[in-house]
Amino acid sequence: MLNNKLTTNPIDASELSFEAFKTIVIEDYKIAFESRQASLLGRKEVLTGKAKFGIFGDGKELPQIAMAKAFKDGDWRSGYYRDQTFAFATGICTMKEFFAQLYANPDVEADPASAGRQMNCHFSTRSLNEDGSWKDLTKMKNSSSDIAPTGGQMARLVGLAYASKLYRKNPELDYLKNFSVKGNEVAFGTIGNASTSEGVFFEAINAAGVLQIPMAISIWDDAYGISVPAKYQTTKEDISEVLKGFQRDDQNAGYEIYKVKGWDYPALCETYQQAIQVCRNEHVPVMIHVTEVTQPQGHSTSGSHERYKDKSRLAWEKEYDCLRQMRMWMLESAIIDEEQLTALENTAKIFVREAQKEAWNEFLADIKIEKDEAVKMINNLAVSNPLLGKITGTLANTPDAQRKEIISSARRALRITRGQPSAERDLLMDWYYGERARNEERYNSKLFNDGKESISTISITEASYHDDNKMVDGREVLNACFDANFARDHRLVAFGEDLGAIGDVNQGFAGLQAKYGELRITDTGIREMTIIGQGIGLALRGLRPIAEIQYLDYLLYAINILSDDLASLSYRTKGGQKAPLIIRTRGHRLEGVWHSGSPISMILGSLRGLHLCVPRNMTQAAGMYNTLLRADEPALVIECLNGYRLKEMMPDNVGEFTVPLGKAEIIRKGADITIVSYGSTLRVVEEAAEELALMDISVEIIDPQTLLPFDTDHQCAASLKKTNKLLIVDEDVPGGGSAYLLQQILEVQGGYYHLDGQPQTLSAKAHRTPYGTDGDYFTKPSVDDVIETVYSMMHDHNETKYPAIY
Ligand SMILES: Cc1ncc(C[n+]2csc(CCOP(=O)(O)OP(=O)(O)O)c2C)c(N)n1
Ligand SMILES: [Mg+2]
Repeated sequence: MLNNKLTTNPIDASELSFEAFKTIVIEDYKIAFESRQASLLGRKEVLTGKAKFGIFGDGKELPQIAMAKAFKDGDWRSGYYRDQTFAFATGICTMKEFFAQLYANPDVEADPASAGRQMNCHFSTRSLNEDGSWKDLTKMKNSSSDIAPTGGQMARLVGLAYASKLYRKNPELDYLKNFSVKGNEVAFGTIGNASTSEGVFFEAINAAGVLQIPMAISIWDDAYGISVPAKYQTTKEDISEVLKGFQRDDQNAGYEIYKVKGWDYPALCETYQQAIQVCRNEHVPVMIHVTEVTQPQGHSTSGSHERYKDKSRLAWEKEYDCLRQMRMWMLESAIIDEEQLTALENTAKIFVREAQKEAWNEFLADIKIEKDEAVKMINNLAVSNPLLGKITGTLANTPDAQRKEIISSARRALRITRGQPSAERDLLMDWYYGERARNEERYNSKLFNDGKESISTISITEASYHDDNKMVDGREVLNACFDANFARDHRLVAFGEDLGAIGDVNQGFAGLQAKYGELRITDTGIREMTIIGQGIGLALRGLRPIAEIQYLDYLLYAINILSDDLASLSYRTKGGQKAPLIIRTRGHRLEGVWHSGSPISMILGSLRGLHLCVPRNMTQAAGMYNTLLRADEPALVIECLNGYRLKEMMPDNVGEFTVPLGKAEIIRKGADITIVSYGSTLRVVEEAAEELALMDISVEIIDPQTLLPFDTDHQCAASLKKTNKLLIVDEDVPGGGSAYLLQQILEVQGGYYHLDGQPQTLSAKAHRTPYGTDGDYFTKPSVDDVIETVYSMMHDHNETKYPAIY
């Protein structure tokens, strides 16, 4: 019974008999009522300590039923934590899965949305098979994976809708049958009224209006954002009033904007039917502002709304509770009588209670086995060490013990019995190692998809040259690389500021829009968050976007979306979704405060889950793109801002050769000191090495090429075995990217043991780089700085051979 999904059906008044109409309406009420029971029971589960936190969709049931009616196979949702009724009504989530997530069940079968990784009501469907390959997304109802930062769902919503436009307009994509049927899919967004105050909301609304894409945004307006009322949130306290200028008219494209009350079931059904028809058929974005919505249990389990809603508001919310209103309407319209309703409600209560119990029992069942095993094994050990009896006594008497208590007990037992070898101890240790591996899989796996198209599966093809290859500007190498890839793979699209008509500010895409068309290579507005979101949404729907951030300094305007959404996607769905988005940008030294940034520590700190490529020139960059575009994992590529006009040799196989990720390259061999550097500073270091050679210092230079992953063959440590000295040079702040490199080389690679002196770092200053030649010289590591730092390290080592300069 519990796996039997009751989903909603469309109402088409022209075709339905009254009986059929009644059946649909009654089933809708049942879904809504069950959903309410789930909210009530879910809250109890938190308050009695069985779950840690709860946030629910009570008060939003009817608009979501109406939205679900318009939602078809192949469609997409990008929403937030209030959408449980929609999830039930579409079958995106079952009642039992809802409770499994509330309990944080790490089994992907129990909680397919997140394998217990996300808080409750964070919905997601599984787009991928076990091996990371795509399912047929046109045959299922799709939900992109929710994130907690409110408003963040807006960025990817733009991309989900934009994909339909590309699938409809570009016939070259017709072969991608698993992703679209002629671009008929609507991307449904949901957002709370208060979260429309976020910048990303306005950015996304404007972008979708410009792009004219099938995006249907619903705003659940309960007049509050936690405790803060609308007067602090929204101009005129009315978001659709404020956005009226987006309404399309005879002259101009724009939106269709609808406003409807959240407790009026017939009006809601009609509004959604109309709105989504326009959206789907005409590819016009629509906005449905659902007002007079209530929140019967308050915001979340963290507090009660009696603290901030006055008596009259609370009384109004009771009266206009959408379930109460629908119930009254059904009785008045003779759709059902009181007795039948009560019976239906009682059955629904039992259904929800049963689902909750099953979910709880299943959650505990696995843990219980582990607990019994641990108790038994520690008890066996306790024969020789009575201290352990206390541990198992406590564990055995904790009925709802979780893995933390079980594993912690085993670890304590192993600590207490250290130095007391026994067969029983060996057994416990083996068991603990086994559990550790299983728990790693449960709680720490899938930062990347690790599927059959992962980066590690891409074979390495060297760049090839013949005798008279041309020397060209670096940007021409990139241009030829993109050209070859766009010809090879019709799924590729590239977009960004100034990328289309002029082919980006440094001409990497010059001429390619003319060749491949505006659908594939296109300009965007200045809107970094939704440029990334546009890429995420396209990638979730089977396309291969390259999203361009014009300068690395402006990555800050998109770091929230990159970090919260893209970087966490594989992990938070436990490999259920992938977005192989390549972000292309350019950075490191050039000119001035905002065109010479190298905020590598910001990236390393926030984008685990992406690959980070820092090519030293455009040939290496091209090889990295060739690799990335053949695999299915997201990456950020930072080209050297000052390298586009430097001469490089055009490879014969510019669209084919691949640079493997995580493979460091020794770009100068030496014996006295190892310098590890990346990106633009490598040229500085190479120049310094020339002068150092004249001072009888032999420098080995290593370019890791990618920082995530970093030097997987441990070439840095191998070099230190020879030189025993380490200098790290980069352009980030002191203790930024260089601290990460030290951690990797000294700790991960064990390089510490090969050093005969203190390792050093040479970075930029803590402030931004001032404008002008001298601003650069006195801020970024210069050739002089590198020479003198290396020299002083050699002086520390041998004062006689290397007398002090100063
Ligand atoms: C970016 C961000 N800021 C703050 C929060 C904390 N927070 C969670 S829910 C919420 C209120 C959201 O209100 P609204 O958008 O109206 O949605 P509602 O909960 O009322 O449905 C806030 C401030 C958050 N999750 N994300
Ligand atoms: Mg609200």
